Amino acid sequence: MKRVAVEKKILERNDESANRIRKILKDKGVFAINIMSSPGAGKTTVVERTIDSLKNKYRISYIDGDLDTDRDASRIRELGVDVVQINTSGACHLDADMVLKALEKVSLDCDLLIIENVGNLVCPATFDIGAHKNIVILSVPEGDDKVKKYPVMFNIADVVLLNKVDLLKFLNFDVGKVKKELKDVNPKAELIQISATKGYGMRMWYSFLERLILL
Ligand SMILES: Nc1nc2c(ncn2[C@@H]2O[C@H](COP(=O)(O)OP(=O)(O)OP(=O)(O)O)[C@@H](O)[C@H]2O)c(=O)[nH]1
Ligand SMILES: [Mg+2]
Repeated sequence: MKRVAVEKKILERNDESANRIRKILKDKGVFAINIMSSPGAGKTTVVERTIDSLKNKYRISYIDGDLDTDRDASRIRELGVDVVQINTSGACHLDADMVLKALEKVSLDCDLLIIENVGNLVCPATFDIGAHKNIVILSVPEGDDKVKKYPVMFNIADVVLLNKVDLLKFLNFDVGKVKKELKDVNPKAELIQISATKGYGMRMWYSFLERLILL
C-alpha cells in the first residue's frame, strides 16, 4: 500500500510539472514531440533525417535525454539547431522536472521541439513530459512480438514508426502481426514503415509531422 501511495505522489507531482510545460509551450506557440524507443532503435537517426528535411521550413530545437555522454546531442548540434543535453544520472527515463529545467536553456523561438527520451521501452511511458504527441519507434531487429510485450508504451503512442525495414529481407519479422497487435493495443495509433538510413517511408513521416505542426 505504501509503495503505491509514494508512486502516486511522484506521478502527481510529475503531472503538475507536465502541465506547466504545456502552458509554456502554448504561450510560445511551440509544438513538441516525445520520441521513445528501446536503445538503438533509431531515434537519433530519425531526428537527424527529420531535421535535415524540415529545417529550411521550420525552426527546430532539440532536447536529448541520456544516462550519460552527449553523443546524440553532438550529432544533432552539427545540423545547426539549438540543442540541450539532459544527463539523467542513471535514471531510465526523462521526467517533467528535468524537461522544465531544460526549457530554461533551450531556444523556444522555434516551431518544433523534438525531445529524444532515454532508450527504454518501459519507464518513459509512465512519465508525461508535456509533449503534444508521443512518437514510438520499433525497429525490425527487436522482433515482431514487442507490441503486446510492452503494451504500456504502445498504448500511449500517437504514431509508431516501424524502423529498419531495409532489414526485413534478412530477418523473420511479420509486419502483419505488428499491425494486428497494435490495432488491439491502441487502435488510434498510426503505423508508418520507414528506413531512416535508406530513406524508405520517410516522406510519409515528414508530411505526417508537418500536418501536426500546422494544426
Ligand atoms: N539498417 C538500418 N540501420 C539503422 C536504421 N536507422 C538507424 N540505424 C542504425 O541503428 C543504430 C542506432 O541508431 P541510433 O539512431 O543511434 O539509435 P537511438 O535509438 O538513438 O539509440 P539510443 O539513443 O542509444 O537509444 C545506428 O548504427 C544507426 O545507423 C535503419 O533504418 N536501417
Ligand atoms: Mg539516440
